[in-house]
Amino acid sequence: MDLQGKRVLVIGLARTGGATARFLTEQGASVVVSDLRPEVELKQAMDALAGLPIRYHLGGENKQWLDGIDYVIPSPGVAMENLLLREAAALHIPVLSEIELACRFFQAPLVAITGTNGKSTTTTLVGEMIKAKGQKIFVGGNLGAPFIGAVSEDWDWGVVEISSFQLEWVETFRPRIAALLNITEDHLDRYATFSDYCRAKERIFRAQTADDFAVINRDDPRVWEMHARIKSRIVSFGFSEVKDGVFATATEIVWRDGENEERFSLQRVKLHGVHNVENMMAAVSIAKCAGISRPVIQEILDSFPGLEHRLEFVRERNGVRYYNDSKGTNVGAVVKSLASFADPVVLLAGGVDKGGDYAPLTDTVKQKVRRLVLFGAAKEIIARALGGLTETVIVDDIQAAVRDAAAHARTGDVVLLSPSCSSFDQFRNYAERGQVFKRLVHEL
Ligand code: UMA
Repeated sequence: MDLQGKRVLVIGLARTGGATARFLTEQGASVVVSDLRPEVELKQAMDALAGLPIRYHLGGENKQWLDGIDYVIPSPGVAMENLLLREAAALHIPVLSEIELACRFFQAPLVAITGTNGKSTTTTLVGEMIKAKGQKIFVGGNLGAPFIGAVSEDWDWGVVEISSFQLEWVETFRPRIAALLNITEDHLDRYATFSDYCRAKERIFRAQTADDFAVINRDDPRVWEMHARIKSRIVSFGFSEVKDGVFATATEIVWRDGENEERFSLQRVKLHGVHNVENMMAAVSIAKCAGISRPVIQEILDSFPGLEHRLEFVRERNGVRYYNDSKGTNVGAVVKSLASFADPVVLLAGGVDKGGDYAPLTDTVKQKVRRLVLFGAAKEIIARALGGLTETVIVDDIQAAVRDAAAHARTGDVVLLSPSCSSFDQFRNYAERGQVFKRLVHEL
């Protein structure tokens, strides 16, 4: 793709927009960046791009900004209903997501991992496995570092976490190995229906051919029903024994490929919870497709400590264990997190509601949650859905929630922050929410 002299509009000036604008200028494109936010809020992002030939349209959106534009690159946070995107479609101006642009320049083989939950853990695990083979590898995407920021360097492999938002505008994005871990309701504040969200996820397989691999979850009906439409070689994982594919027993993960079999012990792994066995099965499946040897895979499974904000143990105090699961930003994630504990749980939940249904939490909350402490913008909504199932209290913020949990938890209980909502009502992001929670817990 030759971008020399092309006029490109980048929508959104945060991590993705900044990295995209920089890359485009390096390619000799004429770059315009737009953002709904005013200049005063974007100063830091603009300073980071100082000296580069970029024009800015800030503090709103105007369809005249599309005059003469050859390509539009939206940031993942920009929804399809955005005025500029709708107008670009009407004018037949090509819209490319940042990962679509990136894959046109990335030379190395690519692993792309999507799913409602487990993406970051699986991406990091696979990254560690390929790295341990002694290869130069880029690990990023939705996980943090935008993919486009990596394409100017030489790599042996890329492993990228991919969100449904990033898959909305892909055409030729073709990972050598694409994985879809699971799909449960999420982002229904962005998608009109759950089916729209599923369709966005399925686009990860769209450009694959018979030379590529698709790693999919046999136990997830929404994922498995896609298998007939996938053109690449399927490697499936799940809990039932199979002749071809990956499965788990209580003590092992088993990989089978016709006559070949490899067994990976779970005895020494540090990740816990059923969902993490699924993540490890996915990682083993991907690693085998990437040609990683058994000892390397086993070494990483044994040593991987897990990620911050995902069922992260914080401390034990008065016989109560505190866990930070601030990345539990949807109902499906919280169901799995609760399933990881045998002891009674004091659950801290709340934040910004994403329009999903809380009903899948009903049974788990009845069985496991001793006390439900709700805070943030969605507290009343969650209280209406789940409040009758267990002792429930509504508080203003996370500070009050931690105080309440500490006062009511009994010896042997688990206090778990797993909010089932996004964090943007009271925090910059889920990471800040998790940091605040950990600080409050250490201050108890
Ligand atoms: N903006 C507009 N017009 C709009 C909407 C937004 O101009 O209509 C502007 C905003 O004012 C803001 C900028 O766009 O200045 C924000 O863009 P962004 O939300 O895409 O933010 P980035 O920093 O570029 O982060 C994105 C991902 N964000 C989202 O998907 C919402 C990050 O994922 C990702 O880490 C990053 O790119 C690098 O790849 C975050 C996320 O929440 C972690 N992802 C969702 C999730 O995991 O559930 C999908």
